[in-house]
Amino acid sequence: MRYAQLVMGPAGCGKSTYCTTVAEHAANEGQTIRVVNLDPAADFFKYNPSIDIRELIHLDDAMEDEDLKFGPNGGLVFCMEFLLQNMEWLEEQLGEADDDYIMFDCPGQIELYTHMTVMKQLTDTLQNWNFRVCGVFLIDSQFMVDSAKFLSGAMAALSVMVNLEIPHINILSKVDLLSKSAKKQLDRYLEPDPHDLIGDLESGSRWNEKYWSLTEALGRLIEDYSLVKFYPLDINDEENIGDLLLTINNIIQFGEDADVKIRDFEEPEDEDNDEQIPCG
Ligand SMILES: Nc1nc2c(ncn2[C@@H]2O[C@H](COP(=O)(O)OP(=O)(O)OP(=O)(O)O)[C@@H](O)[C@H]2O)c(=O)[nH]1
Ligand SMILES: [Mg+2]
Repeated sequence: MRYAQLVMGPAGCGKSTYCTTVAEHAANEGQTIRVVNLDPAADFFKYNPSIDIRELIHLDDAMEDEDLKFGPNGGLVFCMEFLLQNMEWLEEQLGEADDDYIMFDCPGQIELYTHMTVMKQLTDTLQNWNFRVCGVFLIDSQFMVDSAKFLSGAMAALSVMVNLEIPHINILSKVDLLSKSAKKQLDRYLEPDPHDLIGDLESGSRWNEKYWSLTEALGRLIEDYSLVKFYPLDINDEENIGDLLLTINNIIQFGEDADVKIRDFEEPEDEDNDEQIPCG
């Protein structure tokens, strides 16, 4: 069995930083997690990628091509579809190691996850290659400490969960940047009660008044699924990172198939072994 995290989320939510942080934490614990860059437009990340999609195709290839002439968004979709048509490249790069653990750092274009089939096809292929995949969906906590934004973030998370049909975890990233008062609010958003949050909107704008029943219906939808839950991530808190990794490892049952390792060790040779030790 092989293990994977598919790290997804909107642009700039902290996907690459999450991959760097978790891979470093794992390395300090003696566990190897390789990071694969699947973002053809990436120009900076701190980890050292084990595999890099830009060696197969770069966003510039799609944008600068005389015939294709894509803009940045269409170009990105083209690159991901190109990857799907060339999955043997990824398969070869991944090798065949059993028990390996990979984090896929995905691009930040939200439609790739919410309603296009690209990520679903990628997930299905990884599963065919014997990977147990956990979807990891990040949302910037800066945007969440506001009920209306929260509902839209929760809808995005839910749509990814429903679209990909794999075990899934939602993360509120950049918790270290929250103010003290925002941190106090955070608990309300981790296991949200949509009714409570919608209550905040009551005194809101004309927009809220006009679309009140729509917002309420969305709240009910989230409640009906009762699947939208968020884990906070403070990248400066090793315990927090460790707990999160443990939760994900439990979801993909990482380590459960490992053979019990029995260490063979020889009795140290004792030169005085032959000597009788007088008793009494
Ligand atoms: N303080 C703080 N900054 C963060 C955190 N995560 C990300 N950042 C910053 O947010 C910016 C974007 O982070 P990335 O990790 O590149 O985000 P991304 O989701 O990979 O972005 P794209 O690949 O462009 O979609 C960078 O300036 C990071 O340094 C965090 O947990 N805490
Ligand atoms: Mg990134």
